[in-house]
Amino acid sequence: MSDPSTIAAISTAPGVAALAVVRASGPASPAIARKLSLPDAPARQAVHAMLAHPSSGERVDDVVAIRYEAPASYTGEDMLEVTCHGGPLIAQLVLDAICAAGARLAHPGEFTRRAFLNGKLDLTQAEAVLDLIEARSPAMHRAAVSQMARGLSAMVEKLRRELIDLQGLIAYDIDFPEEDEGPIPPERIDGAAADVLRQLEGLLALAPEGELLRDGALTVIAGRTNVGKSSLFNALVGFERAIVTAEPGTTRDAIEAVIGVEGYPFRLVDTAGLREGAGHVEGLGIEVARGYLSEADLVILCVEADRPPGSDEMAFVKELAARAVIVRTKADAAAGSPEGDLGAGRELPVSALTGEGLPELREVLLELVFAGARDREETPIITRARHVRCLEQARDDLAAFRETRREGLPAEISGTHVQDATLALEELLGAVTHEDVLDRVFSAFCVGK
Ligand SMILES: Nc1nc2c(ncn2[C@@H]2O[C@H](COP(=O)(O)OP(=O)(O)OP(=O)(O)O)[C@@H](O)[C@H]2O)c(=O)[nH]1
Ligand SMILES: [Mg+2]
Repeated sequence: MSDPSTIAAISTAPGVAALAVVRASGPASPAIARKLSLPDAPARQAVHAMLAHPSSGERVDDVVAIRYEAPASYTGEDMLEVTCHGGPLIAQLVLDAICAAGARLAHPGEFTRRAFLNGKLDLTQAEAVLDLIEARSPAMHRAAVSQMARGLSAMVEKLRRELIDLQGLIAYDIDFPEEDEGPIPPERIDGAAADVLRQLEGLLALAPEGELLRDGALTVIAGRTNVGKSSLFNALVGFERAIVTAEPGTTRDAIEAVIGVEGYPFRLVDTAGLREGAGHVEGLGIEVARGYLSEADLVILCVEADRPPGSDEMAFVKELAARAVIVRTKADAAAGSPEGDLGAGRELPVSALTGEGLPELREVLLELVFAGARDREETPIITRARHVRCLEQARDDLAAFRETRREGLPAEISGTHVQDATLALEELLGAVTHEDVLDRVFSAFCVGK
């Protein structure tokens, strides 16, 4: 649905800064520029001028303004971009002046929504803009930049073309139903379907890692009291974030920090020690720890290197299974290799004091969570549930296609599954999109983007 009105918003973050940017987009933009007393200049040329309020004529700020002409702009419409000084009041006064000159306030994400509706971006690129703005780790940034550069949509479009070719083969086959040996060998159709299916599965395989790129892999440091959890936490974070004492029961509450390991994000949590018969307040801390444990992507179980593990710790590791990383702490204080083992494979001797074993621990964390993404950096990473849903739909439709063919159903019937798979990919790209999908995507944006 196209809205002819001209919208405006402050595009920079609130607060005091050297500069702020206020933008308008829509057909009234050129007229607004004139009403603000900005001199005429060719499109895309910066002009330096005193911006004045359109009705009072009052001087607002010394600004730099750039006019863009449709369709060569971010939104694909005529736009006006004003860079003013970065005080929160100045930016607001510039916005007021632009609105008084004929614009209305933009809704969240409305600039990017217009860019999408005008064909400047596909839906995955629009989502990438949001991901890029929100990226907190270099790995997420890399994924967003690649998606913005059409990494994902180019791949999905290629798969969509392959499905359309497949539909062509099927249609051809339908035209020659009576012949035993139709013009298209059945293996060719089956092979093409299997090929697309394999590629869809390849994309989906990285989806769990993609979702973790957004918030970081929740990594909980657990263990008995006084084993050195907070010390390990601090060593990984890189500064003294958690309190460390020789007293057991020091940490009462869960403490969180996001760390980057080779640019991949981990949400690290230090917890209260797990022990029986703790005092009431500490008991609450342990409840917090238990709550985190059930959510955790990984649990680093700390056991001192200089004593054999207890049955409680062995049982705990068993409960955690593949999510457990075992760290034998205070390795500097142990003579030789750690006492006993927890029977769950690899154990890492680590000293928070000397730093011994920390690089190995970081490597294990990366390996357990982001191995696929790290090995296949050129493969687009799926970072959103919406993408996962569309790809899964396409995968299931293709699987149904192969199943109906195996059952020997006529191509007219089995072929509908390929059409459905194609539609699922088109939905991912935003080629067929319902208003409510757009509302959901763009409402997550800030005003002014
Ligand atoms: N020698 C040595 N001592 C350590 C190491 N890590 C921790 N410690 C000591 O072990 C004691 C407990 O450390 P914390 O990090 O507070 O242990 P915690 O598991 O967080 O303890 P609670 O929060 O009380 O459960 C402190 O006296 C630390 O100095 C280490 O790598 N080497
Ligand atoms: Mg502690």
